[in-house]
This record gives sequence, structure tokens and C-alpha cells, in this order.
Amino acid sequence: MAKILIVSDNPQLSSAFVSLTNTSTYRDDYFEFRCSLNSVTAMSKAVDKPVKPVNIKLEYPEICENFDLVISLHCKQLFPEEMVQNVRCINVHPGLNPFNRGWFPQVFSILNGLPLGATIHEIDEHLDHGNIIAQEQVEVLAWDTSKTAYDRVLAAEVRLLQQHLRSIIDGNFVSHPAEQEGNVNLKKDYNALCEIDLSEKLTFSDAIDRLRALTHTPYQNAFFIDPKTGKKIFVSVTLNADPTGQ
Ligand code: 0FX
Repeated sequence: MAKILIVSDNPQLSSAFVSLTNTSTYRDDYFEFRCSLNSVTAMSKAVDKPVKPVNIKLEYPEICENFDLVISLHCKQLFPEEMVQNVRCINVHPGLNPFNRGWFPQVFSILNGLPLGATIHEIDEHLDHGNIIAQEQVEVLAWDTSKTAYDRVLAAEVRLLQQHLRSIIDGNFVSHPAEQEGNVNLKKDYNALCEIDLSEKLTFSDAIDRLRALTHTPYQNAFFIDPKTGKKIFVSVTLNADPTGQ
């Protein structure tokens, strides 16, 4: 029986993972979920059983000893180098490595035009970097917001898990390094995008891209400060492709 630890802070993907593994293909495997402290309530609801919090930096020796495989489904904690060297660690990432590795890939793909998709890869000591096991590219449409592009990426992640989870657990997958190092975006890069400078001059095309990249219900991301009242005003956009196909 393979003992697999799933570390996740993403309820939606975790719930899809539970549906996938509640099938006869996985009846001989043992899955345990853990998450960051602030995700306990949402994660327990998503997987329909209590999920224990984990501090990976402190608890990784116990993890290495007790599990054959660790799968990160959007875990917000970094895995220590010593952990990834001692137990097989796999990441399911909402981006098409090596493009826009790191934070919120679809936001940056809308802005810089680099390809978007989902990647399952081995975890090494660098961010979203290890050998690639499987990938699926998704399109970015002119009328996408962060939310619509993200939903497409999540669906691709679930498809990749359906296709590759069995071989990942059995350890008989093939993986290869990315052909280039690509680029990385951090949380601070994303945060810097959110404050709109009302005096910035840019084309309509760039302005629409910036606002749709930051439109993601139910979040309020882009904002400007009203010069008259000093109030913070949030901005999001609605885009609709003509349904008649014109
Ligand atoms: O779980 P996740 O989809 O993924 C993020 C990173 O993008 C990913 O690279 C990393 N491996 C993982 C650990 O964390 O993030 P989320 O559930 O916090 O957010 C999902 C989407 O929601 C995000 O892509 C954009 C949107 N969002 C989220 C927050 C928190 C916003 O638009 N504004 C926000 O403040």
C-alpha cells in the first residue's frame, strides 16, 4: 500500500482530487490531507473530513519517515531542500512551466502573452522548477479575465491528474527538465500591479489587459486612490464576446 501525503491550500482542486481517488483504481492506496493553519476550515469542508494543519519546515522529518510520496496541490508553503531529497515530492502547478513560474501565472500570461497551462513536475530546490512529468497548455482569449483563464487552468490540472496520478504513485513516470529557465513572478510583483496610477499613460489595449488580469470574482484587486476623498476605489471589468459570433 502506497502512503501518500497531499498538502494543499486549495479546496477546489482538493475536492476534485478526492472524487478522482474515490475510485477502484486507488482502492489500495492510503491518502492523507494536510494544509496550512489558515486553510483548515475550508480544506476540511472540501475533503469532507478533518484536515490537520502542518508546518512543513518543522515537520518534514516526520513526513519523510512516514510517507512514500508527497503531492502539493497548491500548497502555500515551500518544501525544504532536505525534504525533497528524502521523499519523492510532486507539485501540481497552475502554470505552463517554465513560463510565468510562481504567483498567479494566468495574471501574468494575460499581461505578457507568455503561454499558460497546467504542469505536474518533480519538486526541486527552486520555485516551480523541477523535472516536468506532464503539461497541458490552455488558451488565453481576448475576453478572458483572470477568473475565466484560471478556471480553464484548474480543469487542465484535473485532467492531468486523471491521466498521470496512477503512474506517479507507482513511480513509473518519465520526466524531463524544461528547455529553458523561463521567468518567475512573486507575490510582491502581483501586489505592485494592483495599485493603479491615475496619471499613467498607456494604450487602451494595455489598460484593458491590466484590468482584466486583475479581475477575479470574488476578489477586489485593482484599485486607485480618489484624489478628492482619499478613498480607495476598486476596479474590475466585464468583457463579453458577442454571442452572435460577429
Ligand atoms: O492555489 P492558487 O490557485 O495558487 C497559488 C499560486 O498561483 C501558485 O503558483 C502556487 N503554487 C500556489 C501555492 O498558490 O491560489 P489562490 O487560491 O490563492 O488564488 C486563486 C486565484 O484567485 C489566483 O490565481 C488569482 C485569484 N486571486 C486570489 C487572491 C488570494 C485574486 O485575484 N486575488 C487574491 O487576493
